[in-house]
This record gives sequence, C-alpha cells and structure tokens, in this order.
Amino acid sequence: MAWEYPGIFVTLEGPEGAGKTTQLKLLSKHLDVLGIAHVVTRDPGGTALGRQIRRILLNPETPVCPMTELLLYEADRAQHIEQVIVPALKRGALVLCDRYVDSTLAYQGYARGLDFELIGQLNRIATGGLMPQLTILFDIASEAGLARLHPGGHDRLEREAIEFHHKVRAGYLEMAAREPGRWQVIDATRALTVVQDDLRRLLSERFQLAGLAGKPVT
Ligand code: T5A
Repeated sequence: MAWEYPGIFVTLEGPEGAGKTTQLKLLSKHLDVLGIAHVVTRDPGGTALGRQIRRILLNPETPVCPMTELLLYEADRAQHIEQVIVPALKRGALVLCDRYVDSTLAYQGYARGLDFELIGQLNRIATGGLMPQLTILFDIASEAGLARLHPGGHDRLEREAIEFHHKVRAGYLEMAAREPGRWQVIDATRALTVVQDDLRRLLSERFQLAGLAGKPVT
C-alpha cells in the first residue's frame, strides 16, 4: 500500500524493560530543540479511553482471559488510530509510537499462543491496515530487561513466567528477520547515550530529518 500521509509513522517495539520509553523521552527533547513536529504516543494508553483500558489490562489483581486481552488491546488501538495517530499523520507530524500491532503478534501470538491469522485480521480492523514505515526493535534478553524494572511492582504482563518472555523476544526476532525492509534492530543492552545515537542515526538514514544525527546526546 502506497504511503498516503504527509507525516511519518515509526513504531518502537521490544521485550519488557528494553528502554523504549526512556529513549523516546530523550529523542523527543532533541526533536523539540530541532523544531521537528512530532507526537510521542503509546499503545496501549494513547487516548483518555485507552488509559482506562490500559489500567484494566495491566492490573495484576484482575484475571483477563486471552481472547478478552486481545480484544482490549485492539479496542485501545482502534481509538488511538482514529483519535491520535491518523490526525497527526495528516498534519504532517513524525509519529513515534511506543508499541503497536507487532506487540500483539509478539505477546498474544507468539507468547500467548492465539491464532496469528485472527490477530492479523483484528490488527487490520483496528488500524484500517495502517502500518508503520519503520519499526525499531530494542532487543534485550528477557532476564536483563525484567531486571531493569522496579522490584516487586510488576504489572500483569511483567509477572508472566520467564518462558512467556522468552517467546516474546524470539517472536520479535523472527518478525524482524522476516521483514527486514520495515524492521531495524538496536542492541538495547548498551549505555543510554549509545542506544540514543543509534536511534537518531536510523531515523536520519531513513527520513529527511534535518540535523537529527551526529550531535552529542544531551
Ligand atoms: N502488550 C502491549 C501486549 O501484550 N499486547 C499489545 O498489543 C501491546 C500493545 C504494556 C504491556 O502490554 C503488553 C506489553 C507490555 O507488557 P508498558 O508499561 O507500556 O505495558 O510496557 P513496556 O512498553 O514494556 O514498558 P517498560 O517500562 O517495561 O519498558 P520500556 O519502555 O522499554 O523501558 P523503560 O524505558 O521504561 O526502561 C525500563 C528501566 O530500564 C532503565 C530505565 O531507566 C528504567 O528504569 N533503562 C536502562 N538501564 C540501563 N541501560 C539502558 N540502556 C537503559 N534503558 C532504560
């Protein structure tokens, strides 16, 4: 499908604790300095409705069946696409989204074991088929990522068994290998500033973002 918007759509993916949120904050500050119009958003929770869905999804006290889980992620996404992502792309902004449809394939498909065809269909229904132009995988071993997170305060997904998290990571690596034109993999185990350099370089190589790469990370 030809790209139909003046904006640019980039998604960040990865296992727990890979550092996506931290990297997006650093990048956003730098984009502000450069005056590049951008929107940082996240899936789930990029809208007011989505923040309510996110609380339900991540609450460790509430059991959620696999199909309910899938449908809640997709409901969040349908709202997010219509209310935030597509309007920003129409305005010509760079949209940087922390997780998107590939998270559903990794978590509900590879790890939870739900049917990939069904997930693909629901992803298309929720998004109208809108796919990112670039997806960056922040790759880290599951144990190392989980060890970075707050001890004792893990959310419902973070509390899954380590085998679940291994499947998530393996799924991501498989998807990235299968579609190298869209995916780029960053080694997320390195220092914050090194990872940030890589992120800026990848964006600059792919898109016309004046002055993004090659400046010291602050
Ligand atoms: N999910 C999501 C599904 O199951 N299906 C779906 O369809 C979707 C969309 C979302 C959960 O929902 C699941 C996936 C998730 O389990 P979330 O809180 O949004 O929940 O989950 P994450 O995106 O994984 O958030 P995390 O906080 O766990 O990971 P991040 O954002 O990758 O990591 P970040 O930046 O918060 O960093 C974590 C810690 O590591 C440190 C940071 O300071 C922080 O303390 N850190 C580093 N330390 C050392 N070196 C570095 N390079 C570091 N980078 C960060």
